[in-house]
Amino acid sequence: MTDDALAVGEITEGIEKERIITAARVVVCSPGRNFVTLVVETRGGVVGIGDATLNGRELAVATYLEEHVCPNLVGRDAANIEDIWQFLYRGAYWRRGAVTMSAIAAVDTALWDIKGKMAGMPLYQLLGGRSRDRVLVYGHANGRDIEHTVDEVERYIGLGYKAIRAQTGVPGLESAYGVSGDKMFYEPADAALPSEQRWDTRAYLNHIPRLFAALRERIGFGPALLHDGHHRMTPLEAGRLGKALEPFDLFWLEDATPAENQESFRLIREHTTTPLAVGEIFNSIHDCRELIQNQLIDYIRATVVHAGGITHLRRIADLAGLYQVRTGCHGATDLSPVCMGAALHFDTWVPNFGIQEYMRHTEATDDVFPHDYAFEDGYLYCGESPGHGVTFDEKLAARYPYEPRQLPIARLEDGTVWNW
Ligand code: EZ4
Ligand code: CO
Repeated sequence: MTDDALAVGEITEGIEKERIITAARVVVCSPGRNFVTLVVETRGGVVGIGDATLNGRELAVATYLEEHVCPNLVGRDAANIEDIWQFLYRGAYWRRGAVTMSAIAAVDTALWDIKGKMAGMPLYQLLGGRSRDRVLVYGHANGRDIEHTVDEVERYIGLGYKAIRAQTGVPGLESAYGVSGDKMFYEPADAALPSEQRWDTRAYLNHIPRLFAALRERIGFGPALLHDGHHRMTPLEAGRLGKALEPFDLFWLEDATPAENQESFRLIREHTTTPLAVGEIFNSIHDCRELIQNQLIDYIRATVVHAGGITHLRRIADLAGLYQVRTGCHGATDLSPVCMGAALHFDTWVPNFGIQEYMRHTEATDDVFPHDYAFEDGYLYCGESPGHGVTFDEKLAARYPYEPRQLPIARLEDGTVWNW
């Protein structure tokens, strides 16, 4: 299709030619870790950037974009974000899935970026304007044992954090989710083929309440504390942990159990008043629907890059708002600064905001993705530049070629594969 031949009929009548998409390309780079970035160009010269990173499956999304999505974008009106979203979602016939929805998210994010730049407005203004001054974030503290973890939490408090996720090593286990050597830049995807880790839920369940008892003893009840169960427990085990943690006032217990069966959260809910968060691996509003409508969770963790972009995440948040469920977007380092920038505009607008996860990217990552958001005293502030405020230094990115990396897997003592 030439860039003059418009892909849709009446809907684009009267289109300003400057808005026609002339190119869409995918760049995979590894400035400290792998990122997939979509660059969309218009004839008028406005460029939009989207994040399409899916940890350990980067090339699947890159290929999906290159082979099946980008050729459909050229010639379309970049202003028609909704129509392009529906075209890519309904039009593909095959709906949902992490690969597809990450690709759609990248297109959507890039188009919102373009719309903001064309309007001369920051993205949060296009969404409806500011609902708050700043975005509360939580950082990740972790240590090899309880003493070490408590010290690390204190260090985060010293850095200004008002909310901190605490993860600790478990006696008898060589490694545990969320515990890393490098304390500022945790990245679990550590090998070209998955490394294997042992897991023992009973040892974990008996240990974690001691961590939070020690934490409250040392830091008091001022700072908010969070914990990520990373899908390791059954619903009954999660109910038991939630109950044991009640005296320590958790902000949330995250990913207590896998959520393919949304109904399984009912059992957890019936046993504890510890707030529950889930959804960092969700990619569709249908993944969240029963959890939200039955009020089985308190925070929904779906994020821009894995849940179909701003366009779809906004629908999830609006559904959640009806049931007093608040947002808590995933924000680990495998989500690029592009996703973080877009998420911060979303967080600045969304009425039912809860908290935003924030793990600092390495300096090399920040150099490749210059951005105008900034951290200060426990909060992130989105910038005022038009669009989402994150740019992409493609020349610098070329110096960091893709490196195959996958997430670990977990096995029980007898060798059974468990949820990592
Ligand atoms: O393990 O993003 O809450 N954060 C998390 C992350 C996830 C990684 C997986 O790619 O659970 O650390
Ligand atoms: Co998590």
